[in-house]
Amino acid sequence: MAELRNNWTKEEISAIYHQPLLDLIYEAATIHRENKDYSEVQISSLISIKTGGCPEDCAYCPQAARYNTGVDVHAIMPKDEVIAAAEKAKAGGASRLCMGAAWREVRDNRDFDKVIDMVKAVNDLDMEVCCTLGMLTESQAQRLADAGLYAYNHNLDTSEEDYKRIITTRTYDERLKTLEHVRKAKITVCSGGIIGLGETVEDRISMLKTLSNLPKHPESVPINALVPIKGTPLADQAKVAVWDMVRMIATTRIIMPKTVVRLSAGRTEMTTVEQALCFMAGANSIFAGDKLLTTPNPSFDTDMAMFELLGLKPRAAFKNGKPGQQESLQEYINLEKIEAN
Ligand code: SAM
Ligand code: DTB
Ligand code: SF4
Repeated sequence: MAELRNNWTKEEISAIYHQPLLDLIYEAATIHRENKDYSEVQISSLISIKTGGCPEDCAYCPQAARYNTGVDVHAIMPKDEVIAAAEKAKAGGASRLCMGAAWREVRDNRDFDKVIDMVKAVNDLDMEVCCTLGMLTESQAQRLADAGLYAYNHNLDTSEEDYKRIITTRTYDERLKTLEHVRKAKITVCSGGIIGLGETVEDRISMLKTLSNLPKHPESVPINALVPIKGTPLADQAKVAVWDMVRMIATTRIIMPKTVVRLSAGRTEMTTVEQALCFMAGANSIFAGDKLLTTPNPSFDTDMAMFELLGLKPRAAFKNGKPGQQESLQEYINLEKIEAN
């Protein structure tokens, strides 16, 4: 059984990443198959509950107010629209709904009260609820947990060394602080990154080191391929090679063997064969539904046809228990001991 480690070195991760591609896929697939549910794929659906007009300068983002990207700016969505979207996503096979807001951070105002109501309502539909709302304080994380939030997405995006090239309006440390607050509130952590930003392979390895050396591995790690957006500084980035996506996914699977690894943004640019390689290399989650936050994504029907072809099954909601009592936390018992010492 692959052991859970939180002391990976850059050298070790680099050696895994750089091995011959087929050896890498084979090693990752072998580890993935130790999990009895290896053919189950967790399906999340995204909904943008507050779109555009964001004060941050994330160089990749269509929702940053300072770039001219043509994204329609919307105030916070009414709860009934969120519920309707959640029901549609559930009918399409999604077990998780992730609500995204183009905020730098959560403020303790009426919009946050509305998000809390949405979390409760989606939780009542028996779906795993996830939010991605920017930075959170400890008490805001606790309020979300009390409302039944299952997961919080907060990506590191790139390495600590590369961060300032991509975002100047916040720091890596602030990002890590929010992850700590989420962990403390016993919400599961969803944190990953983007490839294709113009980062080096060392940056990718460094980001994976940070993620895998957190006191507990994130329960989900999304690996996004940059969706280049006209008007952003990264509009002209070259398309990410599928081999890079496969290497990232396989390396993530090997160093975080129990984590759900999500083949995230970028699937509209990938063939079924290319996606199949990613599943072989250990990806066991996708975003489904015809839109990510603001950009297109394959439809539920297209994805279900792919699942059928590849023999994959959608994973049921709450396989690891209800919010705050995930069985998977038990598996971290050794890491908890390390933490306590
Ligand atoms: N504003 C919040 C934040 O930044 O944490 C939540 C929403 S933000 C859009 C969530 C994540 O979407 C980002 O951290 C980034 O990883 C991803 N993302 C945004 N634009 C993207 C793009 N063009 N291509 C790939 N991923 C993107
Ligand atoms: C994540 O890792 N990827 C998602 C979600 N978490 C929030 C977002 C992808 C956004 C792609 C660009 C867009 O649709 O706006
Ligand atoms: Fe704002 Fe999030 Fe986009 Fe950055 S990634 S500009 S914080 S919405």
